[in-house]
Amino acid sequence: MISVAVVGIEGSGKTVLATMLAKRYCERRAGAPFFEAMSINTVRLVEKCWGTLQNREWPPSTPIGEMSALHWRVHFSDSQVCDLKMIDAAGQDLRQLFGEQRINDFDALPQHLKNLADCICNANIVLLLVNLGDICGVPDSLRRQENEFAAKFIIEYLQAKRTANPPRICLVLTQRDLHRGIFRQFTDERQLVRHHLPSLFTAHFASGEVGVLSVSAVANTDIELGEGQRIRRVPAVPVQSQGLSKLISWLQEAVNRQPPAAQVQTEIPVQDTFWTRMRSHVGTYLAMSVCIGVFTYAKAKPPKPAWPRLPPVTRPVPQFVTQHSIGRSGVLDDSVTSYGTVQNKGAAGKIRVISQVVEDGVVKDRKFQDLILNPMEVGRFEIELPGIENLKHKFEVTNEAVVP
Ligand SMILES: Nc1nc2c(ncn2[C@@H]2O[C@H](COP(=O)(O)OP(=O)(O)OP(=O)(O)O)[C@@H](O)[C@H]2O)c(=O)[nH]1
Ligand SMILES: [Mg+2]
Repeated sequence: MISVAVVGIEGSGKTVLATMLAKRYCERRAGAPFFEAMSINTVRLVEKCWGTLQNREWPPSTPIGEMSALHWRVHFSDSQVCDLKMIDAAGQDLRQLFGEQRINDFDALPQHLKNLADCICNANIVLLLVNLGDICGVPDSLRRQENEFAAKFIIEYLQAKRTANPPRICLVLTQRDLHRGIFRQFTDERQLVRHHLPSLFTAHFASGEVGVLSVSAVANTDIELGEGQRIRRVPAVPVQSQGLSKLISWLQEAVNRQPPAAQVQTEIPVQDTFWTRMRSHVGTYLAMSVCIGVFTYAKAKPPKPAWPRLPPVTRPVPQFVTQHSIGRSGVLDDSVTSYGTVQNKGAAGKIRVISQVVEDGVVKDRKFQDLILNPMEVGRFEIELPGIENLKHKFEVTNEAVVP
């Protein structure tokens, strides 16, 4: 069994890419690779995300604490077949582990981060996804450097940890369709990385050991007016990808380089040619799941998932975007307005921003504003507290998640 970890910070495109890979190669065609789904969970996850894209929507951000294991038997050719397990986790968890370097203090990690770290550290192949928008399109230079650092540290950590049997790593630049202008300026991806990710390049790309590719999992998008007349891009139907065949070739070569023991197919309970053919038709999967269910029940041996699926964290997690934007916007007569922005780093939900005036430790006045935010969405708050004798009092702004 070959394990592939798809890593990258939130929004780098892990879920969309995994879905498009599975869909692009879901049919057996002569001379083309074929991804044969090996678990009903794989079918469900892929179909759910595919359905969302077909409806011209993007899949939601993977919630903190959630990790999906997708399992395929990949037929690169008639003679090369291997079992491949791919994990897709929440980018925010990956940022915690590698961007914030919490993996350095493994024992102090919560269990879901320990599980995730184990999966990544044991993976044979690592696809490190970087959205150029997180590098070139971020005006905040610190944030940009943090994003680059997270990518660099993942490579460094894995190479240091696995000196005996290092994983094959490929940097995959995603959402190429949105950055065509930038790509046009360079002869190839390596030159682009040298220019835009200089510290990553110097540390890991000069030797050529780490691969680099670019893809557009969804190559065409339409512009629509969303909520509040905001312009947004949605997938254009039919949904098409670019750059996947190069990624598959790289994957095949990386699999070839694995020790023979890792490439062995694993046994599955139901396996004859009729069912194998059935599995390639998505419409028959539900029937298939019933059969597997009956089979496993009869054997009284429930299949043991290799990687645990953890319950998603359902709370929103508020975080002020910039501390200095919080405070008095000015004092008009005897009122004080606090303003600023807060980001939801957790699951979708309500975040309450509270503004209060404190005198000698006693709260004299208090007002709040509720913001309903999607994961990673940034909301603006503006809270006016009238009747305050300005500047005499201590002025506090806090926030909390509102649990329904
Ligand atoms: N134009 C374009 N946008 C893309 C593409 N892939 C992803 N996106 C955009 O990037 C967003 C994030 O994609 P996801 O696949 O959900 O990213 P992720 O890495 O799984 O993010 P988390 O689950 O938060 O870790 C999508 O909602 C789209 O807006 C692509 O190929 N082209
Ligand atoms: Mg995701």
